[in-house]
Amino acid sequence: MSRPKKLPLASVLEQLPVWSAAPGERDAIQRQVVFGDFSRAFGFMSRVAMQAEKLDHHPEWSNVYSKVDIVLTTHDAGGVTELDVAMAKFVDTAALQCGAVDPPRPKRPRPKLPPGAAERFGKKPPKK
Ligand code: H2B
Repeated sequence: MSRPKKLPLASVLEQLPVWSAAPGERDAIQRQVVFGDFSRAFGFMSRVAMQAEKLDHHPEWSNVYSKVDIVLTTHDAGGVTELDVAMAKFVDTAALQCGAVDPPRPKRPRPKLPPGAAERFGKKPPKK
């Protein structure tokens, strides 16, 4: 496959309104995706991971519970290319399909423990 051509960052960001320039010297784009819980976040990451393998183009990402932070750049080109644009568009679609929330959904109320369960599991009984 021919070496992908580096694109001007400004023109890439015009196509990707949810993305922004990643901090630091290199040309890269970033966004955060927030879900209602970890399992939805992980389902999203699995979907993106399969597409990354298909495109042979992999994100730099981190996940903390329901949040996924993603950076895209093309290492072989030293900047942002059409591969990053294609991957970013896939990420945006997958985020919606997997139930991304924006802004983040309020924390789910903690489930009420049945009477005596707290003691049984050695937890402090809930304040009355
Ligand atoms: N992912 C990204 N983001 N940039 C690359 O240049 C790249 C990649 N190159 N995934 C691929 C893998 C290359 O290293 C392998 C050998 O095909």
